[in-house]
Amino acid sequence: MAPDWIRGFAAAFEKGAESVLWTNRFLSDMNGMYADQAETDRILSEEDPLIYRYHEIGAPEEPGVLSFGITELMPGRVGREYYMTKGHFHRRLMTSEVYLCLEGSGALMLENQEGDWKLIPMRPMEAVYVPKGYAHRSINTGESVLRMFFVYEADAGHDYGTIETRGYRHLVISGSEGAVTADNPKWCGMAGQADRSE
Ligand code: S6P
Ligand code: ZN
Repeated sequence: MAPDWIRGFAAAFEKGAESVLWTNRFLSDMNGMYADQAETDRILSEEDPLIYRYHEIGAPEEPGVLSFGITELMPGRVGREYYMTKGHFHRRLMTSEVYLCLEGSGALMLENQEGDWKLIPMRPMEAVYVPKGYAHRSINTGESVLRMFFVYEADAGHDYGTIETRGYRHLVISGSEGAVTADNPKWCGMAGQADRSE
């Protein structure tokens, strides 16, 4: 049943259901984003693992409409760095978003253009508020799939280029006693823009 954006609808997100509406992100789609490029190259010479996938419901990008869906982020690491999403700013920077963790464990890395950042843990049935102006990236620090529901203004738009060009200031890596943050050696202050299609 097609979503009825005028009169309302229910959407089913069955666990593991295959659908053309899922967008897959493989390691090759993120080549250059993990700090350990040699390890990225080594993994890619053997396989191209699925890192995450997210549901695109096709909401009309109009004022007053909310887009929503599920992201499934796989467990794993590239070197010491946990699997993560690309992360993005909203193109309409002053728009916010809410994530609800359904299963698994991890964190949301928030960072604004002034360099303020915050790592917020994600635990099942806890919601995280992503304030306007903050880029957001989810990170799976657990040993099972991190499954999250998200909702945001449908006309927010996505700016991936800034993160792809500049990176985040901090990484989340595995330490002797679990996940820790570390400075990103690849971070640089230059900015660029690319939209969701890239
Ligand atoms: C969209 C929302 C999520 C992400 C998804 C994938 O505003 O934040 O749907 O798109 O979790 O992450 P990314 O960084 O590849 O868009
Ligand atoms: Zn977003």
